[in-house]
Amino acid sequence: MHPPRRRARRPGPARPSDGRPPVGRLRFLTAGESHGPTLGVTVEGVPAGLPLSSDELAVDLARRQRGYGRGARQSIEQDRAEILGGVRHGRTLGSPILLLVRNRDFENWTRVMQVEALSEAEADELAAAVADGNKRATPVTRVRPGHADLAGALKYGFGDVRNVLERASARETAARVAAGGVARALLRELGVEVWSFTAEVGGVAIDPARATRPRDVADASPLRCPDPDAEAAMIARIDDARANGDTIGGVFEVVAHGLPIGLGSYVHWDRRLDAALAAAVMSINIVKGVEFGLGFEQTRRFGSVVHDVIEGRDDSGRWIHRSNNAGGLTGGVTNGEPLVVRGAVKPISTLARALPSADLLTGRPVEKAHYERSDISVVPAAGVVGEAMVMLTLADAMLEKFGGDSLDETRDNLARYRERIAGPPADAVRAGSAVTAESGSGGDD
Ligand code: EPS
Repeated sequence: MHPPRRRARRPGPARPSDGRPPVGRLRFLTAGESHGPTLGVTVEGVPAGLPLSSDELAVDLARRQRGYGRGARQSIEQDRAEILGGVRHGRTLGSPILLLVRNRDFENWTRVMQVEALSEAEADELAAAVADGNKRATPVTRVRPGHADLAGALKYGFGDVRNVLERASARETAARVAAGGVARALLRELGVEVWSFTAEVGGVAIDPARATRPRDVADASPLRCPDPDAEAAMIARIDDARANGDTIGGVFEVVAHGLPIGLGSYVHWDRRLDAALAAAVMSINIVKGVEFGLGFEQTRRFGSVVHDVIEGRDDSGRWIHRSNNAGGLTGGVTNGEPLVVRGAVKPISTLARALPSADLLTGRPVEKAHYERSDISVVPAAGVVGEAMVMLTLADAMLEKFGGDSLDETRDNLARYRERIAGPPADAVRAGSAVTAESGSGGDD
């Protein structure tokens, strides 16, 4: 007799709680410091056969650098992602993709950010720069309110906050956007498009009725905003902040079209797509809150006006809702409507008119926290980073559901699924209980 056959493990979702890395899905890891030689990111799990080029990745990297309210650093950087692994002759190989985004500003920080141990002569040179009052060379100890400075330095035992702020810097998001470009290329092949816009700055919100700019015009505008009047008022708020040595935040909105129904899951907390997306957007350095669709506004309205009435399935097999207050997700699962997710951006914590603070070493109050130079407002840039985090999460969810070692395989699996859900559910067909327009019956909760 043959021994009982062991059931092969189905390629399945990540199981974060078992401590092992997820298998068969998209993941990425960034490295690098703001003024170090380079940022880097490895993207793993992308199927083979996906067309990918550095020029394509440059588009989102440039979008992230723009925006009214950005500071002087962006005139130094001209971000490009070099592809150093995982791609041959313009197509992915299925192996990890390695991307580098070099920091042009590094040439102004070579000794301060040197990777190798300092020789005696180099240490002397740095000490002389400190004695000359060179701000870059001088250890940072006046921690900034609202930044990772204090907690980071204590946590790692650093006497120089530079060791924290170089990595806690939003510069790291350039690497995420490079990775997001890979996810965009994959999603595009699967029929999914993602973009974002600035919805609010300093309490000035767009009026949806006046948000008439087409997407390409909005994208090219100073704040990447679809409502020209609101944008003018937002710019005035940024100018106020600049004039006062202050900073200002806002809200970005990311929208994804073309998602199939059924990504994510309602069965376990750690497989809900809304939870994964919220974590991804919340992980952006400056983001302090995340909403889907109507978001917190739902709490102020009756259920009868909140829930999206389901019209039914149209002739092409698409399920239609009368509204999209849920923002494209119900029960942690995509419902076929556009995904709408917003990130709340706090004002940047590096203020030209620095707040009072305390010194890391003495523990005593100081009049002014550390200041080098800074942006005034980064809501449009944060929106591009939001797109990247949403795209990476959606690409992961697509690969969880459709798998595939090659793009063709993933595409075929998706096409078969789309075909299947365009008609009645399979078990109703098997049971012969499907289904005329009049025969459906509803159930209570
Ligand atoms: C940042 C401070 C500024 C920003 C930077 C994030 O950099 P610097 O200290 O060099 O002036 O410009 O963001 C970027 C460099 C970027 O590319 O987004 C910070 O402290 O978080």
